Amino acid sequence: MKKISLIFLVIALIIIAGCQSKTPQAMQETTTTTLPQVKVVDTGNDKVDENSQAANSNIVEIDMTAKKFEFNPSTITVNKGDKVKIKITSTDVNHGIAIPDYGISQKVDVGKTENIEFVADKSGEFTFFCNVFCGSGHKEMKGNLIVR
Ligand SMILES: [Cu+2]
Repeated sequence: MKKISLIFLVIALIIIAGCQSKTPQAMQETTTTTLPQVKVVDTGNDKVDENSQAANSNIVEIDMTAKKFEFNPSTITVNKGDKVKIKITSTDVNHGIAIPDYGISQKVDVGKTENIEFVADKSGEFTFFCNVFCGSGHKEMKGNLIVR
């Protein structure tokens, strides 16, 4: 009886020792694999947030007049991502302004001021023009929107 109980004790000790040596290894494996993943995700998100906020924060306001047969200013230069606000006033007869590449078409009656707003999300050089017939020079009444 004593021998049997001793053998049980030894077996029990071996099992307990085995369990204790396995659990710390398992814990170490899980902690070392999760920590680097968290660090990589954090640095990536920080960089993306800073860049997108800087690119989208500018608001460009432009006071423009339309008269026979020109826009003043006739060239608008903005940065890609800028929010552009054009306040356009017609000083002599009825005019209009169209920027087809940005889907803009606005009549500007004489003496009136119209507000046009859009986000310059496409880079390039775009022509804008008068889209209300205003006389002999109507076809030449144009300007340039430069988004860089
Ligand atoms: Cu015109």
